Amino acid sequence: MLPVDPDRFLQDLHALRRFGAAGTGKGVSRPGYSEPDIAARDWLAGRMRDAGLAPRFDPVGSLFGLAEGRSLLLGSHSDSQPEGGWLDGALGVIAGLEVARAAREAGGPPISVVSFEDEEGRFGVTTGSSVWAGNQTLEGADALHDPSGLSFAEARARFGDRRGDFVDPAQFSGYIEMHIEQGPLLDATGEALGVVEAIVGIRDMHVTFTGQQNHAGTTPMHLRRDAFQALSAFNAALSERFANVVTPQTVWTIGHVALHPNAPSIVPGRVRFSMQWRDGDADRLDRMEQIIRDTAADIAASHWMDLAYGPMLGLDPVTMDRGLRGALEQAAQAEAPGRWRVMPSGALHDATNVARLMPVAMLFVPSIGGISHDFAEDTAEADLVTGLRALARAAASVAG
Ligand code: HGY
Ligand code: MN
Ligand code: MN
Ligand code: MN
Repeated sequence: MLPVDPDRFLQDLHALRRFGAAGTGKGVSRPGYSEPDIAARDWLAGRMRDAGLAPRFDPVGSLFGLAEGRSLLLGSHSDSQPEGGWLDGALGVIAGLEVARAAREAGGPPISVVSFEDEEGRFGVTTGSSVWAGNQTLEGADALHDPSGLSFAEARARFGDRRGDFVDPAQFSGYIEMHIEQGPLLDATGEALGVVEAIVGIRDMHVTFTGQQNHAGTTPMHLRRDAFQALSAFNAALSERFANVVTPQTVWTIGHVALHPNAPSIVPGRVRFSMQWRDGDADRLDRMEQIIRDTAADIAASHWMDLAYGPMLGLDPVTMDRGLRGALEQAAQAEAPGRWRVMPSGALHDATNVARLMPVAMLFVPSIGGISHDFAEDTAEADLVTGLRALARAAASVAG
């Protein structure tokens, strides 16, 4: 067992929380490549250096704290959603830092840490780890834009001469990511830890309906080509058509809508919206894509809309490595006897990409009320510390 220091871990976790503090100080707004995100990474690089790790930014802004030689990699991400919680990603990075630091102090096995950039998908889907793992090419990522029109190429240039080369994944023996559950299960059962068996797959694309902008007073209803009405009809039709295909675990979300020109007295001429769907079965994800495209085409025809699609992004479901998962199960039983479970992840994580490169596993701690991607996200301090200890125990048993 590595001698982790829970107080030092909690201090660092709260120090990271100050970057982009928002929502009366409880949550954070720290999207990838924002000023608070870059400042947080500079702070984190300093903490890595203090811990005896060599900080290194890669070309997309992911920050590694490297131990010498072949090492186990721990971490997650330190960017957040535009309205995000203080633990989503930050927990795995700071817990990884504490375990790596404790290992160095105790003369233990080499352990490295990473904070991947843009896990929250300002530009793509888990952009930083996707590019590192080859699920997305750098050229392909560079052509992506955030909702304001900023390109990924412009955004990553903000790291300037901090950036070095990509880190060679061959120097890592495996990757363990600790994370908050972001769902209601552990909180409801009163269990302290979740060992992840698999992470769901995701598909994500933008759809645009273009009709005819016009005067909202003079244009008769039957002559309108109203983009909002098209979106509204699309959403209703989609829910009906999905009914025979989805399971209770399947989810889909229209989370970002840009209505043009978005004014009370103008019939909206254009709407661009995000369409995202997730499931543990890649075939079902493909069937859903076909239903989305068929439904959009039917609505475009019935509402006199032109139809266009943005790039299709996605990651298939992945299962966790048996060996690393076993180490987490043993550690969970030691730290929280009878108070842990094996469970799937409905949220996406950098581990999905890293699984292309090396064995990966994940450990969850409870989310109070199951709330995440919201300023109110939180976890009881005792659960944070139990998670840290279980991570340290598992890392000690597989590293070196
Ligand atoms: O949306 C997700 O599942 C992740 O938090 N980016
Ligand atoms: Mn996360
Ligand atoms: Mn998230
Ligand atoms: Mn007028």
